[in-house]
Amino acid sequence: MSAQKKLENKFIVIEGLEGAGKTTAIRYIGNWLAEQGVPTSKMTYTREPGGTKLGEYMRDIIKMDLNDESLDDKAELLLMYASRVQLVEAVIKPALAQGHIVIGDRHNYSSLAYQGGGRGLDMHFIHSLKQLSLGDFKADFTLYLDIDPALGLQRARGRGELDRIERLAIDFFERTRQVFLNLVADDESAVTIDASKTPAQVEKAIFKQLDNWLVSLK
Ligand code: T5A
Repeated sequence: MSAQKKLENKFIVIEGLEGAGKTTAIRYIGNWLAEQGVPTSKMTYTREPGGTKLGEYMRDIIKMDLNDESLDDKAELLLMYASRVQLVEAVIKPALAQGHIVIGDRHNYSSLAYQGGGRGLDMHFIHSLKQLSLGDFKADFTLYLDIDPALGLQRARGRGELDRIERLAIDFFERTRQVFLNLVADDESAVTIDASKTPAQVEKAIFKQLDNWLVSLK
């Protein structure tokens, strides 16, 4: 079977802390897919929170910084899932049904890591919410870009002003990172990439992991 055929209907997700280089890595994934013969017209890119018209409104609320009212942690979690369900039902599933390969900038792991690890919300509750809203739907392959939070935030700062979540204390991101690492360790369809390396080294590592994954596909 050709590489292009093997990659049809697959959902690849890139995860990581702020400044890990997800946006940059997504470009590398696109280049790798093109090398496998996948036409650009068969690649669908998504981002979370957001990625749909309604989801982008939810993203705005999540990012919003009001002086006199803060977003409750549970409300934040529910908004992440509201945005995700909208994206999965309106964009991801229809694209996969048309044989597209979907490349997602964040997905379910982010909620477990940020809201479960960072905010300290009950992991069982988050797993139940995921099951209730998305059932068994999950990524076919997850690339987790691992970075020391201090370095990631330094990179994010270099790109512009930090948002509401990015301004949280470093230990929030340390707890978030730990959950990402635990999730990847327990998931055969997920791998860790050392994102502290140079862009060229990160690209090489991503290509290698994608090559290995492709070989494993039937
Ligand atoms: N969130 C999200 C939750 O809390 N729960 C959830 O369920 C979900 C889905 C999303 C926020 O929402 C949270 C997580 C986030 O706080 P966002 O704006 O989408 O917000 O933020 P990020 O996804 O974190 O996006 P960033 O742009 O901050 O990070 P990236 O995309 O990982 O980083 P990137 O590629 O823009 O790179 C940052 C800078 O570093 C440089 C780049 O050129 C850029 O300047 N860079 C490198 N420099 C040196 N070496 C490398 N290897 C480099 N790679 C990139």
